[in-house]
Amino acid sequence: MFQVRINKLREKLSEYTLDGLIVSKSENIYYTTGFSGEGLAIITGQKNYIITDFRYTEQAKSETIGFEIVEIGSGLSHFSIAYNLLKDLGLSTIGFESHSLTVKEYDKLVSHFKNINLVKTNGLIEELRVTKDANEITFIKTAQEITDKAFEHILDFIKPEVSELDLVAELEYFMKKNGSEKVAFETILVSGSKTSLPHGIPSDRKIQPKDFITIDFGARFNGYCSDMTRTIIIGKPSEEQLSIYNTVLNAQIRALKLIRPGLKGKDIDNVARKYIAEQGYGKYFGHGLGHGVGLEIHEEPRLSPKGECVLLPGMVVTVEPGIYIENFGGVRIEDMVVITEEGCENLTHSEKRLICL
Ligand SMILES: [Mn+2]
Repeated sequence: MFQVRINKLREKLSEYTLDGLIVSKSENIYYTTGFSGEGLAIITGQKNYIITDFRYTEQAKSETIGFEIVEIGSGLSHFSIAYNLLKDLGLSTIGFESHSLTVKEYDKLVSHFKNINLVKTNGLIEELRVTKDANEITFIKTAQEITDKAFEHILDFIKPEVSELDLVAELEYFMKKNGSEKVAFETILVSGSKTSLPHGIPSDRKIQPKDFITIDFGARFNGYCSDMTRTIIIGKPSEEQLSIYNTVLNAQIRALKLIRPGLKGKDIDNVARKYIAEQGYGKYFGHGLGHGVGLEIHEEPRLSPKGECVLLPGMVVTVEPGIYIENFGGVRIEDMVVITEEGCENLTHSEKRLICL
């Protein structure tokens, strides 16, 4: 698996006339090497290295195959070791990940690379990561299965006078007990008028009758994220609540029906956005329709008005329209799908007709 990825990366390096790449972004190190600790990976046409420190040396040995593990001594810089290794190989043009270094790190890198030409790259490995292989899809499916189970579990706990934070604790505990390494991102669980905040922060607010409750959460399995959102209600919805909910749901269904290879992200966004606008809620849908999911919770491709990326089989994306009305509340419904040859396979199996508790 890693050899396939390294071969693809080497092809990319020669495309860009690079002799090698210094990989510093942790998800990219994990993707190309399997190493999940801290350090740098160096991929060249000849040899591959992992530069790390004592804390991770044993881990690096057990997680990787075909890499030379170089342990840095105390007081030494990863970049100076990288420079010496690359110099010894006689290489002259090396790429680095400009999107993952701080200015301070960049200055340090430049100070060590005296006689090697450094080239900024942006997203080389991300371009490989955008379509998932069969293993990755299995991991994402497993993460989503845990998420679906946790949603069913938490429904029994949602009732008036229980706080948002209590529910988050129960939800995350359940996911861990069921195989999630950690949360895919900070759980969003908001109630009442706070549901108008797309990324609201859970608090000690207690659930009240007639509240919308929005739960946006995910698990992580072998490093891979899941992502889903459901909005439910305590008691019977008002006419307006029901109209908002059904508008979001119908927008999502329209987008899910359209998804297929060959279309652009913006085409999918447009069908949902147009429908919501037609129902009179256009100005209340202020974010993109969806995003890729993988080792990171937000990846390419984007399903947004600016989404130029052409969809391909193996891409995993969310579809998550929403309507948010200040001082009233909001609804978001989010599924995660994998794009197939014919359309898409929905990986999210939780109920999405309005659940009234
Ligand atoms: Mn999402």
